[in-house]
Order: sequence, then structure tokens, then C-alpha cells
Amino acid sequence: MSTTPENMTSAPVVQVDYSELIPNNVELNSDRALRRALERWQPEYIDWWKEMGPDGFQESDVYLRTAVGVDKAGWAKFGYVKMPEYRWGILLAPREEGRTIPFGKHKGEPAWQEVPGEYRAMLRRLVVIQGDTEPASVEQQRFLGKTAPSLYDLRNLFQVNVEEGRHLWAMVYLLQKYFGRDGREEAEELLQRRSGNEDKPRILGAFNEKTPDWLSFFMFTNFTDRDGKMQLESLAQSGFDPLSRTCRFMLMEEAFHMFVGESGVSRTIEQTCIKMNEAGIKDPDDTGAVRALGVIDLPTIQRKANFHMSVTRDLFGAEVSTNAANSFNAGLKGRFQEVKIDDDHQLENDTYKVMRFRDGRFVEEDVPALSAINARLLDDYITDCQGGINRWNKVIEKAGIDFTIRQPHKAFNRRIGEFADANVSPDGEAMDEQTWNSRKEDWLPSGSDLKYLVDLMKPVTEPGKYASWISIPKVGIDKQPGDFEYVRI
Ligand code: BYC
Ligand code: FE
Ligand code: FE
Repeated sequence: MSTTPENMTSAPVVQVDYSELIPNNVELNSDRALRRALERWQPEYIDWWKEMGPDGFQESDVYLRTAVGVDKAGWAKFGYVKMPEYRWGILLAPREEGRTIPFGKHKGEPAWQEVPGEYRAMLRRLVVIQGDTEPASVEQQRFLGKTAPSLYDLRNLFQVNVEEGRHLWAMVYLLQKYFGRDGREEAEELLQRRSGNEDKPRILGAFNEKTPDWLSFFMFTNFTDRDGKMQLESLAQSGFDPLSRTCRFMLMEEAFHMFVGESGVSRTIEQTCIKMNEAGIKDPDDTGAVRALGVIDLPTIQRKANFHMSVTRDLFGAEVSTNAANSFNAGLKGRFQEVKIDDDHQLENDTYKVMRFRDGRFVEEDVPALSAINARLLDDYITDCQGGINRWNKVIEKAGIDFTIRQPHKAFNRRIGEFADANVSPDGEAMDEQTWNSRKEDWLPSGSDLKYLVDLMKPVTEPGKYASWISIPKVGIDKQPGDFEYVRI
């Protein structure tokens, strides 16, 4: 999996100052006001972490990776850490000398080192929305430690959690450094909203859903963290240089989150196939027989994937969006791998084909490319998802089982955008609401699927041992041996 941002330069290693309360490579020492603001926010963050971060395990030693620099070759080190003592730092990718704004109406002008006044509100909104997702995911994953299938998986959960915490730090740094008093207020509010809370929910839909079981966690880190990758990559193109540099470094951490997701689902599928073959079960739809083996049947895995894919697609916003056109035009948020695209990067005269839903039918329409920025990113995302799904299908095929995991139709189960009001099956068949309601349990996890999964999740805490439903990983983290004690509980 190659998810490294393309425009990383191999600049000299900028060592991080660890004598500081807040490790950083942004010369925090020389900016007293910012330093004070961050040092005031830090204890509130720790309170939030203790209240809403992983339930239990706060005193355990966890074998974690900590970012210690921004050089591609050696940016992280491994060691046992108690999570509340993790060194959440502020790390920006090296500044590229002479960087210019790569797209939009300011294309070619020097990249902004300060917030451009006319775009302040738009920029702040993007940073706040990005920042809000990071603690939200930690909150969603809060109880999973209690049912981890192994110490290896438990450690990976915590690694993802502390890094999402660091991503929150990254956005809070931008808010506090560049947005003055309202930035500080936004930083406070990022610690006050709560995933799934009726009165003060997180901003985007998918981040208020539950992550009740480990298959959800793996689907989330594969599909939803992948939205994170796409969005960060688009923000990494930004003409606002501090945002670009922050996102470029975040992307280096993001690759591991998707690894956890893709390999987690893959190991789940593999174990199902192994057990089916051992028991001589050929029919993947024989749910009762498959579940009796203590593994997750493939149709349930497909339904879980359907749920996470559709909910995550909503995170791209409306396919046709003036917000997206404005932030592209302003040079704040680009397209996926903007600098690699061969066009004028201004799009004033271009169109993009968008699938729309008109009078109960799907039609392709040419839409002004600027308005279709979200549609294009969603298309890129769907392409990006397919690679991992193909690898899952190889596992099934190798086991000789007749089943294929598929991406549902773009319009399936959507709440935002073009298809929000449509009722569409995974195969793309439009229907009335009543029919949808009577059939949706064929396509989305049912109450009994979820109950089966929750009942199946029993913690395994002996080093080198794994729950019945998941296979053993091929290699350890940091090349550790199979019986390594990743978490000392
Ligand atoms: N839920 O023109 P529209 C990650 C709102 S994940 C609720 O359609 P726009 C991570 C929208 O806010 C990456 N509301 O959309 C992953 C707007 O409301 P207001 C997170 C929604 O603005 C795993 C209205 O609908 N980063 O990092 O073009 C673990 C109309 O907006 C939703 C970003 O998303 C929704 N799903 O695009 C940890 C990047 N969708 O303002 C972390 C920053 C839309 O009119 N955000 N609305 O009241 C953006 O670029 C854009 O805000 C969006 C929406 C792509 C999200
Ligand atoms: Fe993140
Ligand atoms: Fe992530």
C-alpha cells in the first residue's frame, strides 16, 4: 500500500525537542503566546482523553510508535508508554522553498504563510471539520479494548487512538496559532462535542455512529480513515502552507490506520475461509453452519462493508457543491493529487461527469468542474477502496470459496447529496421506500447480525493467542516475535 504523499521532500531531519512539554518542530519556544495557549489547552485535552479515550488500560504499558521527526526514513520510534503519557507533538512536514499556490484563481502566487483575510472563515471551517473527526473516532472506539481479539490488535487500536489524538493536536495548533481568539474558542469546542451525543454531537454524520465490535473497527479504519486520507491529501495541496505541511505529515501516520483496517478485515475473511474448508462447508450462505464454527459468515462481512462504505461516502458532502467550488477557487482545498493532474488547475472552462438521480432514474450529466469537486473526490475514493477489496477477494478465491465482496452502487443508503432521497439497492435498483424497508436487512447488518458479532467478541489477552474468528498476522509490529507482549495489562 503506497499512501505516502507525493510531494514530500527529503529535507534534513528536523529533530523534535523532547525536553518540551509539547514536543514540536515549529519552534514553539520562540512564540510565547502560542505556547501559553497550547499549555493551557493541554490539561483539558488530558482530561478529555481520560474521560473519553480508551476505557480501562490507561495505566497499562503499551508498545507504541511515537513520531520523533519528519524525515521519511526515521520519523518514529517504538517503546512502552502509558497512554496518558504519550508525547503528543506538533509536527509539520519540511517547508518547501518557493512553494506556490498550486490551483484555483491564485494559482502561481506564493503560498500563504499567514491566513488570507478574505478566506479566513472558509479556512477555519475546514480546519474545524477536520479537527472534529479526530477526537470523534477515539470516542467511537472507546470500549473496544474490552473485547480485543489479541494483544497485537489491542495495541493497534491504541496506536490508532493516540495518533488520532495527535491529529487533533495538529488542527488545534493551526487554530491557536493562526486564528486568534476564535481559534482558541474552536479548540475548546473540539473537546466539548461528543460522538453520538444528542445535544452536542460531532459535526459529520459518520462520526456519530457506533463502533460496537471489532469488525466495525476494521471496516471503519479501512473505509473511514481512507476518507481521512483523501481529505488530508486534498488539504495537503492547500495554498495555505501551514495546513499543507501539517496534512502532509498526518498522511504518514494515516497509512498505518488503513493497514489496520484492510489487514483486520482480511484476517477475518481468511479465518472464515479456513474454518469453512476444515468443516467441509461449501455454501457461504449457510449462515447457521458457518457461525457454529465461531467465525463471521461472508454475507455478514458484506453487509458490514455496505454499511461502512455508504456512511463514509456521505462524508464527501454533496456531489455538486458551491462550498467545494469556493474552497477550490480560493486555493484552500484541492483535488486528490492535484499536482499530478494534467489540466490548468483552475477549471473555469471544464466539466465533470456526475451521476445524478432524476425522476427515479440515473443519468450522467456534465457539470461545471468547479462545482463537481466533491463528486470527483468521491469517485477517486471509490477507486482507491477497490484495491483492498480485490485483495480480500483473492483470499476467498484462494480458499476455493464462491463469494465476492462488492462495493454497493454509489446511491445505496445515502443520506447526503444527490441520492439522499433515493432508495437504491446495492445493485443500483431504485425502489419505493416501503420496498426498501422490507429488503434493507438483506443489505445492511440486521439486529441479529449485530448481536451475533457482539456476542462473538471475547477478549483474548494471552500473548500470541487470537480469538476464534480472526487469523494470526503474518508479521509482528516492529518485527516483534509472535508471542510478544504488546500490552502489559
Ligand atoms: N454530515 O456543500 P456540502 C478523517 C454539511 S475523515 C453532516 O454538501 P461541502 C478521519 C456541510 O457541513 C476526513 N453534515 O459539503 C477519519 C454543510 O453544512 P453548513 C475529515 C454534512 O462543504 C477516520 C452542508 O452540509 N475531513 O480525517 O462541500 C478517523 C452543505 O455542505 C455532511 C474533512 O472532511 C455529513 N456527512 O463538503 C479519524 C475535510 N456533509 O456548513 C479522522 C474538511 C456535508 O452549510 N471538510 N454536510 O452548515 C470538508 O472538506 C467539507 O466540509 C466536507 C463537506 C467534505 C465535509
Ligand atoms: Fe486522523
Ligand atoms: Fe486515521
